[in-house]
Amino acid sequence: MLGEEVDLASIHDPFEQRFLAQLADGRSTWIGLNIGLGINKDDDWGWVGGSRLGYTNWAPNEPSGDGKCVYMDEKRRMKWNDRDCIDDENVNYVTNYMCQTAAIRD
Ligand SMILES: [Ca+2]
Repeated sequence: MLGEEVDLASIHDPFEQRFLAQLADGRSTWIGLNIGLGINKDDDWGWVGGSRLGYTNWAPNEPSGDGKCVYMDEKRRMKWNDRDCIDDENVNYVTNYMCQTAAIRD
């Protein structure tokens, strides 16, 4: 049974980046980084769940300002690309997403 605290995954170092990129198995995948949404209303990039943005892995010329959500881009070696969270004109351009939860111990 999953705990209550489940969020889109956050990435804090190259090891986590590599781990999640491997899990994504070559497909573009949403991660829990956004701007101006939820707790990150101050127009600064931040992770869902509240952790600060330290390590980054933006693709060249990103963030380009064309969205408030971020995915690992399969066309750019899984580096990060900001994009509209919902794109009505191009539905399902990114369908994978990665979540995480804290370890549960008895
Ligand atoms: Ca972008």
